[in-house]
Amino acid sequence: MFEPLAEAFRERFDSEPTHASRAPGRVNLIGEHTDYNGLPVLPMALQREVRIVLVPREDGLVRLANTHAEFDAVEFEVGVAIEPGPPGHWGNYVKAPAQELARRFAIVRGFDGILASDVPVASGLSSSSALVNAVGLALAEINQVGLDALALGGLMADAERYTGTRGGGMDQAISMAARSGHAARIDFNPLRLRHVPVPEDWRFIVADTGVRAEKSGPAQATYNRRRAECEEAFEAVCAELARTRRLLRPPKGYQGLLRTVQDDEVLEAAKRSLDATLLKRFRHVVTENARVVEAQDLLYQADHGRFGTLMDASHGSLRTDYNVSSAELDELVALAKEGGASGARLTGAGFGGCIVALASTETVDDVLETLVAGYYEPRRMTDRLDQRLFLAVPSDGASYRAL
Ligand code: NG1
Repeated sequence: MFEPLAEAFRERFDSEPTHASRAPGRVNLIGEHTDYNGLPVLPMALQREVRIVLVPREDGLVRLANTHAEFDAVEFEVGVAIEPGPPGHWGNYVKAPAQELARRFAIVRGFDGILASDVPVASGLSSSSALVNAVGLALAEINQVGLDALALGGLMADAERYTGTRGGGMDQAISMAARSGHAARIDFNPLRLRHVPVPEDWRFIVADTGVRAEKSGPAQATYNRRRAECEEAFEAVCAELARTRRLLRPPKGYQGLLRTVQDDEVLEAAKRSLDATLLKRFRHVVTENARVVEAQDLLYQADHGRFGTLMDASHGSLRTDYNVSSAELDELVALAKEGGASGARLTGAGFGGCIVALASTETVDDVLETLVAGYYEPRRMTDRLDQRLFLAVPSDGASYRAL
């Protein structure tokens, strides 16, 4: 599977690549905008991935070319203070893991490489973390850092903040540590991951609106603002619960709060202490957390119908309380349901990008047809449709090997 890339490497560097690194994108089944609040998520890795073939270098130079013509090659030296490129430049996602690994492990070796990716960009499928992870894993292996997959995923979450997004750790963790045939429940502080089998007759459909949600662009500020709103709401609700003596000491984040006080009571305190906007943001976080916990059980029980209902509820909450949906996302969700999906929701940060819909072996064709006829055909978006509309195959996490 690396042969076409190896050919491109030979042409560019006039030598034979010796190693390959790959890291998948992901689709989040449920648990949106919870990770950076320290609450669980339930994603799975995709069959779409970033691939790199390379030759390690003894010096600290990284030279990485991209098979997509729109992206220039990047070249820099591994170090603790790497100068970033302009905001949004893809090279920043290559520099991010190099700087983080240099800061933590004083790594000194780099590589010459070339990469290809079939993860749609800015679509909520974590193309950015797949890139960070593929580079990060390569550098960690070349420099014999010796971390396990999940620990390296945690490190990559810190690394990606170099690019300016105050993200949570879901994407890097699932892309590093996923297992084929499984989704994973991921918890934070400390980072933990539990593989959960996906029933064989469930079909998760990914459908892209075609509207880019550039988190290296305008969506970044909105994303970071949501995170700040959650922090503000948390402080105010804790102060209110302390005032009424329901909390005797400050809890450790949302996780600590929801462990100490029942959801209903927390939401009552929120109504007394938050303005309308913060109340909505807070309510999304609390209800989404409960949905993730239930969804994990439903996956084990293979309860297709109820899992779908939770996906619908998640989308409703993201639309009306968290305000991160869009007309196109809502339209795709409605069409998926019309076509017979058990549930559908936006996936990733929102503001554009993709939805994920749950179908079965019986309903999948009808759902796909309804999406094509209702969304892609009227917009003349049927060209290279497999890039926009595909079945998600729960796949393995990142790997590195000799060629
Ligand atoms: P996407 O939209 O896939 O980049 C982002 C964050 C996640 C998570 C989701 C919302 C990054 C790298 N990813 O995902 O951590 O917060 O939004 O649930 O920041």
